[in-house]
Amino acid sequence: MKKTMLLLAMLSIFILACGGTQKTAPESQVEKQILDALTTPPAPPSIAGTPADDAVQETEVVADTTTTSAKVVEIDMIAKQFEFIPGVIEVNEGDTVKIHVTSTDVAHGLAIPEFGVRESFDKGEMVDIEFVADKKGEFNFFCSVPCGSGHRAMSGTLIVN
Ligand SMILES: [Cu+2]
Repeated sequence: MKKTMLLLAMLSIFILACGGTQKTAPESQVEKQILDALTTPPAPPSIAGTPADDAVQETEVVADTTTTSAKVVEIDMIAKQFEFIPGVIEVNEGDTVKIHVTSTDVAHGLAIPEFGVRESFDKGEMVDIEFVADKKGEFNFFCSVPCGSGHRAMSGTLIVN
């Protein structure tokens, strides 16, 4: 009787053990699927992420170079008997120069023949002059409207580096 009981017990353990191994097989498959799911997704974002970051950095660099090369220089200038303030303007070649000139006494003019500038304006009137400093050198700018005894001496210097 004891032997049969032992055999039954052994059989039941066997069945349980077999059932146990049958259960562990699908579990390991699930574990593999989980492991695959964990290992595969991180790879695509890292591959797609780095070229996108590089592209953004490249466009930023291009944007910086274009802004530095296309510089706009704005100058507020006063014209009065018999001088321009400031009397010397210094810019770099390729700069767009914007001069906002106002007369504080009588009618004056501002001419820079090398850059096709020739404007005249009355007292209190402000004129906006714009040109591209497309050649290097020192250029004389002067009053183009007879304004008194010192008119001929009313001039300044534009330096393009
Ligand atoms: Cu003048």
